[in-house]
Amino acid sequence: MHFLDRITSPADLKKLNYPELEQLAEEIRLEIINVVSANGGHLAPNLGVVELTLALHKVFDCPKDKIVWDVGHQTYVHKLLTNRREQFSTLRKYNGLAGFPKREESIYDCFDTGHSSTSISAALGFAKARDICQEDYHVVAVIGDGAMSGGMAYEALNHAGNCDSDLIVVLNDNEMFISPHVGAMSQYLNKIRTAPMYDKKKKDVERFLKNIPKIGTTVAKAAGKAKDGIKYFLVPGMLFEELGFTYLGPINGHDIPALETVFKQAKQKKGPVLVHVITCKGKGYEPARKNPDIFHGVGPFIKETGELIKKEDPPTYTQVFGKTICELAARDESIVAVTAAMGSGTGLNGFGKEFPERFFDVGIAEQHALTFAAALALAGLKPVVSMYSTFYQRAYDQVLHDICLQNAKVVLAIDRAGVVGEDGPTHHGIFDISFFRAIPNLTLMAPKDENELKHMIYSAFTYNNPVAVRYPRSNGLGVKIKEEFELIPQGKAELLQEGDDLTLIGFGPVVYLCLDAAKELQHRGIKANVINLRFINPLDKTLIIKQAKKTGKIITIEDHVLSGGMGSAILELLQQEGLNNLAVERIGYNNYIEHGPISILHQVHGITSTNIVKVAEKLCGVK
Ligand SMILES: Cc1ncc(C[n+]2csc(CCOP(=O)(O)OP(=O)(O)O)c2C)c(N)n1
Repeated sequence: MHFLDRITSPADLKKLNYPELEQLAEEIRLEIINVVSANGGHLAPNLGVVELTLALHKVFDCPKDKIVWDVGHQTYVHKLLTNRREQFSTLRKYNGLAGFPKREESIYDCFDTGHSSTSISAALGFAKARDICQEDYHVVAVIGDGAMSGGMAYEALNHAGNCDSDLIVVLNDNEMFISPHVGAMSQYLNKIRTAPMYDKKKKDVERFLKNIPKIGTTVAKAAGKAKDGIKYFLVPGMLFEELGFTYLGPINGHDIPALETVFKQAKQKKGPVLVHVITCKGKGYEPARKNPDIFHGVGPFIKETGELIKKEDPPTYTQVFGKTICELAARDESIVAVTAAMGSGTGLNGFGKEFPERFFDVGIAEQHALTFAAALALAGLKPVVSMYSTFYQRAYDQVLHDICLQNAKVVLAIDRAGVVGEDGPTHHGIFDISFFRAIPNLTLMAPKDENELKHMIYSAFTYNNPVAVRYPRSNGLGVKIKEEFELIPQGKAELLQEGDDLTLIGFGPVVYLCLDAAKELQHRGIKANVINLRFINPLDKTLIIKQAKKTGKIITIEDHVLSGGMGSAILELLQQEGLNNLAVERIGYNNYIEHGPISILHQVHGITSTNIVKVAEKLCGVK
């Protein structure tokens, strides 16, 4: 790598001429393809922003100037240019480079991201702080057209457009979320891209408009209105101009000289500026360019062919959910499904194909998705919303206020519950029990395996209140999935194994760790109860209290933080029942969890049968 090897900071790339920068762009693409084909990661988004990132670092002076990357999944190029080349092969590995910006990792990362649509808010915060502190630097937000569909982005545009702070928003428009873009904003951007006036200079249009004669007040008024109308159609980006931004673009996002010119221009402008850049997701690698959705976030693949490396594993929980919901929808026409730009990730794409008129992809708009679903339910339909645990975090009020307070019967599928692996702390789903458990009428359940998931989804539609079902990002356990649907009685736990010495309580697939631990403990002379809790809300009080009293010792285990989690719920119950003297140990997380393979994270943080055995022996006084 002739040029890449020589880049230790953005200052080095400022010395390169255009042909050298183009050569560097090719080297960066090769490096990213090499590493992502081995480690997995966000390939297509990064291949699309190579020239854009080079131009940004050529024009701006980081870390003095601040670049805030929206979502942050497209920062591999930025990492390669900011002194992380040597560690790049450790990308997303345990103790390796993170897949998202991380302030701890580098002074060039000014804001940690991972969730969408936050960049303009953060950039405006930096800009305002700069103004108040009378400092002098540029602030740039880089936001994708997908992330621009999130409500927060508009809240920030609305605020920024009404401030006089200098701020540059780069809209990286590649016509894609993970899947092809949906929604009115995407249609608007498409209009700009394809308008016949595409390369017409805004100045020309305005000069033309100025020449419309003004005769008399009425005519002038009419002409004014007409001007606005004409301007709307002729001037690209009028919507942004109306919001108070200076619009520059659209610019070919793979043309470094053009990008450099427009960024220099943006630097000179006063107030908020929006630079509209058109890029091609997956650029430079045919498999990713042809299938940008598959290569958005991808596991290891064969780089020569783009073939994904797949193992013959049992179906994932997500797949079982997707299949189940299609089966249920085939029997019941009132079932409708909602996703927030995650159709493939949540297993709902099959539903979308089979029942297009009952499927809603609302864009990266979790809050809207949930309030929309609440009304669908109140109007007599049976909506299921599937979202990753981590993304429910931004729509708590919609679940609590719009769904639960009105007892709207919505089924909430909580996918990716528990640690999710390489995407790390911004994506782990380890808080949902805490925040959902507080809602009085929200039934919260978790299946111990993929078979139970199927029957829980079926049962959820039969209960008379909102229901949330949490399941992890992993393959099932390979258990047999019973064909006929089975009703799981609401609030009933399952006693899987009886013993007198100790009670092990698991929530979700960790129940099998309890079973393994119980087997090992049996060899060591300790007889354990194993409870598959199934429901946190409502808790199976009768069963828990009976077994707790019998054994006097309890261990709870959950793929979740301890604070407010399942173990806390058990402790609260015991306290309410006056059973304060029982010995209880809780296994779960105590903090944010780093990135790395799920198996390593479970090992490191004690979500293992070995750890249950260790804790059990201690509890039972075995030295
Ligand atoms: C709040 C939130 N919801 C969903 C996601 C999952 N997600 C990550 S990237 C992405 C698509 C982003 O599209 P865009 O901003 O256009 O970026 P591109 O990958 O196309 O460059 C989605 C939906 C997320 N990170 N945050």
